[in-house]
Amino acid sequence: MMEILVINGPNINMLGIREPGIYGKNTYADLLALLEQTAIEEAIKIRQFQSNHEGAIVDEIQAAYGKYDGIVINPAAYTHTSVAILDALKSVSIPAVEVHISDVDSREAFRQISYAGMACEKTIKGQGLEGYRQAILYLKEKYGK
Ligand code: CA2
Repeated sequence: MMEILVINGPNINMLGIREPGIYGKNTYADLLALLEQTAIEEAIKIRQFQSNHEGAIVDEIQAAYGKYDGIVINPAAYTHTSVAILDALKSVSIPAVEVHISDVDSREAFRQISYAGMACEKTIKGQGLEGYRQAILYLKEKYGK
């Protein structure tokens, strides 16, 4: 069975609590439910990991080496700052897809660069939580077994 690791960065666990205008009304619990549902529907195994700590995310990516068929990652604010996460993704060479809930292109200038995205095959942005499902489906189509 195909195994996908979904990684969420800082403050994603606060979704739905504030700023519904940017990230929608959906909560982090809704995101976890969507991932569980997708795993059942697509008959794949999904592990979900959320951390507010850059190094913990690097550790999780390293631990995925040789164990997962794909990574879906929303590094949140670390998207725009973390060369360490970029390097970790490159080091494991697992096919990765970057997801952003909001349309980062139409936001502040500091959100216009994505380091992690440079190690990802694809970026899905501005699709809300649905973007995670699209990322999983992309990996399943391309690498599913
Ligand atoms: O659009 C995305 O998915 C982001 O990765 C979300 C990050 C942001 O820093 C990125 O630029 C784009 C923020 C994560 C959640 O932040 C919250 C802010 C207020 C209330 C709840 C969550």
